Amino acid sequence: MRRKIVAGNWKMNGSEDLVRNLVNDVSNGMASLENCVEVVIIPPALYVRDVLSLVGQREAAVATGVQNVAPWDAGAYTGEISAAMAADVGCRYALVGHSERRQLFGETDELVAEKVRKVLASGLAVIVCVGETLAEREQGVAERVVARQVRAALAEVESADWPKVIVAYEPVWAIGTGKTATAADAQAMHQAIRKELSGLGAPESDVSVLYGGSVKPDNAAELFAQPDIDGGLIGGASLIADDFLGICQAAR
Ligand code: G2H
Repeated sequence: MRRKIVAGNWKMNGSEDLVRNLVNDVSNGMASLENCVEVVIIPPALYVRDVLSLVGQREAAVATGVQNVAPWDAGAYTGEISAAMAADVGCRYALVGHSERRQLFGETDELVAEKVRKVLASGLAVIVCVGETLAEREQGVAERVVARQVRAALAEVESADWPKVIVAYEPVWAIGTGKTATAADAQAMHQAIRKELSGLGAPESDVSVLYGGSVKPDNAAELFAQPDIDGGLIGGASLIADDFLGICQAAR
């Protein structure tokens, strides 16, 4: 059975107040999920330790992650944080290759692959984001683009590491726009991703594939009911406790 996972990517949003209120509300709502869903909070790096101190470190029901890591281990890289540092303070997940990083910070497939290597070497689970732009979808090359991103990021994963790999399919045109892929379109892409993963040697039961892009409580159930969608990577709606918990419920 593949794991059901719902991860909240706060992006560059938050404050000490939001951390306190939201994390407490999410923690309190966990009992109703009866351990059926892994819940991950991915705040800006500056708030990671605050989240960790509220959820209760390594064995916590709510896991914590970072939104990005450097492709290096340590050294003179001003402003960067390493995967090993995230693991050291108690994170369990790292996001890599989000389309905002690919688009705004010029991250290439090769850089994403290097970051995946660092995350897995540090012992963290990696959530690798892939997704096509609107232009690529309109040109009919969406599946080819996503397959290329999956192969580039994960071609060198060692067999023991597959249980620590999660893929998030986020069509770029659906991110923060209020537009969501139809459940059928998302399912078709997830099936294609699964085929690509299988070609890379990933055991079917090891790798969860999440959907992301304007997931809300009112569209989550239909998306998560698809056979190849194992949960979601949630942006805007992860900043509102009731919405985030509603989405977690839909993944049960
Ligand atoms: C996609 C998603 C979370 P949103 O970026 O990664 O954001 O749910 O706001 O579209």
